[in-house]
Amino acid sequence: MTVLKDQEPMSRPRRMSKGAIVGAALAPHPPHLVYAENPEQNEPHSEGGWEQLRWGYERLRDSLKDIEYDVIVLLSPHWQTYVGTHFLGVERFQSLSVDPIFPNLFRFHYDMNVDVELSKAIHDVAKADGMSVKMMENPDFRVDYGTIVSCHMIRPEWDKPVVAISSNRSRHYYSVEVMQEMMMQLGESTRKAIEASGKRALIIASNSLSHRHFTTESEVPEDMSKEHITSHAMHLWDMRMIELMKSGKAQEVLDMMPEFVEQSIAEADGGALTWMLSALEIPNTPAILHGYGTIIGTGNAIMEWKVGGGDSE
Ligand code: 2X7
Ligand code: FE2
Repeated sequence: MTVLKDQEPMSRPRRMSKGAIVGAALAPHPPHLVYAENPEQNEPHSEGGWEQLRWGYERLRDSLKDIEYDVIVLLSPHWQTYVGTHFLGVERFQSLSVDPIFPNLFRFHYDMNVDVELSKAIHDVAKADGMSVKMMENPDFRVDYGTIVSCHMIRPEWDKPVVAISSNRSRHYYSVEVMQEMMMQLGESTRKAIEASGKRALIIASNSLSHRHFTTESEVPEDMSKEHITSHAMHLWDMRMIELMKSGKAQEVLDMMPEFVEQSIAEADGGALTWMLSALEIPNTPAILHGYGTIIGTGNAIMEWKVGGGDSE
């Protein structure tokens, strides 16, 4: 029999809360979006532009207001690693991020907190599951602009810690099929680690869809009279993939991935979308399309998967 101390009120036993993925999104990262928003952290100044996508991000942020989450877990194709998958492993990164192709648009002073505990937990589970992984513990490491742009557009307050995961370039060493196999495993390991952590995580695939760029920039980058998809074929691919996601056909997205990557130079080649769909156990719930638009000719969709949330107190 439990003996209560004198006068101590009987309290409800505390339940250990179970961690969960509580939301997920496809959140592309062209630096043009941050440039067009004119946040104080970015040095260049714009007259706006790419509103269709920025309004899409507004709708995503609004929708995420209903979800309580502790951490953003994100995979970016611009942190490219060639031996295994890497995880940020330092509590705080502060520096200047300059886009190597668009330094005229993106010179961003970032200050990012990392959830090293969860980062290490995902690393450890992935390692136990047979993956090649590494913690990135260099405090002078420069965080890639893909991670920074998606984080900023999702949460401009920068008040949530991040787990950033690198993109292993297995597609380039091997094939899209090998990339998919690895990302399916990484997604499962990510889900298991989040569930064991007791934390509520928002998971983000940071990538564009079709990815054929124009090779020259217009004189005024935000001149929207010059912005359109690079070809009809790219448009058709984007619409096909969006339709599949909107109708809850994640398995078909995965089945079509090799063809999609080859034919539309899709940025999903970095594995982010496959990883996220795997972490969500290949959802058959329809994704919500918050916005679609082109950026210097590439196709970009902002999509959200609503997920039943964890068992928290
Ligand atoms: O990283 C990007 C991208 N994914 C698409 C368009 C333009 C710039 O950067
Ligand atoms: Fe990109």
